Amino acid sequence: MEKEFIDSIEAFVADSVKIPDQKVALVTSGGTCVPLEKHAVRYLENFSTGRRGALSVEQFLTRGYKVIFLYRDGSCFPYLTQMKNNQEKFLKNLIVGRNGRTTIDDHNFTKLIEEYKKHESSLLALKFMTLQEYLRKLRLVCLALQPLHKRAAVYLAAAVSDFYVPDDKLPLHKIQSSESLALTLERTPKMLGHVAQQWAFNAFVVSFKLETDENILISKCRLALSNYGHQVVVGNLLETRYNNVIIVTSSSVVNVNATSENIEIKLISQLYLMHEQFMTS
Ligand code: 9Z3
Repeated sequence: MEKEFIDSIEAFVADSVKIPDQKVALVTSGGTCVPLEKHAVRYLENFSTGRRGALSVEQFLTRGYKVIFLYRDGSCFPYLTQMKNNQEKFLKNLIVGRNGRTTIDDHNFTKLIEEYKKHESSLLALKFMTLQEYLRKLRLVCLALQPLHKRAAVYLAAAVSDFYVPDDKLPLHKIQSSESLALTLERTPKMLGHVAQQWAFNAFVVSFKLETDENILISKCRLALSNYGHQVVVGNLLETRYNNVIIVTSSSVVNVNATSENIEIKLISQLYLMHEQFMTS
């Protein structure tokens, strides 16, 4: 299982290394879950629909990147996200022809399907569910990207739990509801330092900072940069995350505001330029 997983990533990267100037982005997306029991009935979830990650993947693909998409099982998927929001319309527009083949009578859906088909071979999608699974797979993908050097970008949009229950402290069976429950959670080891300084030390690393208090957003982004020494932190507030983000580097803060289009279009075009600069530095 582990070997198959590593083989698939290494083959994807090896193909990319051979193509001159080919860039590869690892996009993480969706929220982790932390089991509270070994035979788990209950979980601690981090909120994330995966929309940011899925739409960002589309933008990286449009700009010629190959993409490894490490996403929470069941969260948004590139190209499907926009269909999912219109599921009824999608089904109503399906037409079964005389030859038994199904087509869709809607220009927007057809375009999305065509886009997906065009980029399918440049996309490697990998799923996670728990925090442990996410961290294990993140490490393996980052290590596999190393041969690409500066041509690799790591874009950490997943919402990762800061707390977890270690395996040896998990009750085996379902916690009984006969009494109240007191939980002791341990702090998740900070993985960003590992990503930036070891696993993907030679890549262009973009992390995300999610806050709900506007007053601390910029300082928290700056703190993450100085703690981990990576290239970019994208800051966003939960309520306004699709309208405004800030792109923070060691020398600048750039505000990005959405127009009528998805904010990911502007965000990824800025990051594209920064990655280009990073590669020539
Ligand atoms: C983000 O900040 C993403 O932009 C969102 C996107 C999760 C808010 P959606 O998936 O939302 O479109 O619904 N991701 C990072 C969240 C996070 O957990 N960041 C950690 C932190 O802020 C650092 S890794 O401390």
